[in-house]
Amino acid sequence: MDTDTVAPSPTAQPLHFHRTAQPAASQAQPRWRVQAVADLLDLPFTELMFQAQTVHRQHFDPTEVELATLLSIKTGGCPEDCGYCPQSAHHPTGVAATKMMTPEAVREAVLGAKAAGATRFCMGAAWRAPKDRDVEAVAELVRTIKAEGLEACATLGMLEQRHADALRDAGLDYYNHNLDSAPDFYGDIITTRDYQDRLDTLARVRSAGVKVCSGGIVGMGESRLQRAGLIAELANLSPYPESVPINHLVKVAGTPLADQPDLDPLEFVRTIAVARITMPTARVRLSAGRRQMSDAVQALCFAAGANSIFYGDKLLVTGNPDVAADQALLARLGMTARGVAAA
Ligand code: SAM
Ligand code: DTB
Ligand code: SF4
Repeated sequence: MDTDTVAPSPTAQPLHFHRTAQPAASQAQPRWRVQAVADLLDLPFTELMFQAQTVHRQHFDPTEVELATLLSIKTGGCPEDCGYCPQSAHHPTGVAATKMMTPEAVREAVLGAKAAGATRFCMGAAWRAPKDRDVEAVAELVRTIKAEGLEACATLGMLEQRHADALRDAGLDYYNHNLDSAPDFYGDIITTRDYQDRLDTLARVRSAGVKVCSGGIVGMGESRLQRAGLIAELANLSPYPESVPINHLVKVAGTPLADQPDLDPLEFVRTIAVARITMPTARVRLSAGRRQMSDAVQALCFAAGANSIFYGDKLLVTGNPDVAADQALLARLGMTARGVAAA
């Protein structure tokens, strides 16, 4: 396996906004070669940040961040063997399998998230793929979220077309399904389903007319070129996802990746910057791993173009900075939350 390289390549040149991608005549958006993305990752840090900030300002207010609250509506006992995941039944992590939460309990969480200032509510379930009755139950929860004026997002595993259509009909705004890694690293992390399964689900979500939320995890032992491979896969989806979560691996005891060596935090910031440059209008989400990150690194992520965070003291099963800590951080940075939800 390649090791991380954090020194800028001596041959990398400042790009000054010339596209490094090879536009294909038949496509509305440029296709990104993996090497072109790797060239961005290799840029001197200051140059990379300048490019990312310039792109960010063309499409967003760089002082504004989206607050999304995450809720695990069905936890643990998952049949998949994703090497990073505390909810896989294959790994002895001590996470107990639960039944799906009741609609009342979910509604309470939605009201709490709205009162705390979140505008987006994301529900996660530890399923390989939901059954028809699971989708019916989640559709009801989507209606609850929409009735409170929040955007609704769900991540339930692989979807059939009828499931994506039913979630759309209920008003789902985004479906999250991550590519997670470059295609050539995926098999090192997950063996129970393949990359094409992931792409197929994303295609069904797109075809249902639900916005796509798809990203990956950084810090699993991938090389810089493989980080470029992940970003190129995402950026070459046509169209690219509206929402791109970049997770830092949360090392959980009992998972195969528990003892993964630490990643240079600047490498994570670089990945955010390259996601911003290659997917200019996407919401780039500084996702898992913030509790293990310093405020300074988070600030660099915002400066690199991240404009969404998970907000609330828990992710799915692991911790997240608490609301007071996040409000203090945003105040220190002079950043504001994206418009509060309507009635
Ligand atoms: N079971 C569904 C699936 O895999 O699509 C939805 C839930 S799954 C937990 C959602 C995403 O959480 C994964 O694709 C992965 O990117 C992220 N994730 C899970 N465990 C993580 C960890 N330890 N560190 C960082 N991200 C993690
Ligand atoms: C995403 O990309 N990250 C979130 C959300 N989508 C569902 C999940 C992060 C999970 C982190 C580990 C845990 O708490 O289970
Ligand atoms: Fe299951 Fe999703 Fe965790 Fe994989 S990431 S083990 S599919 S809950």
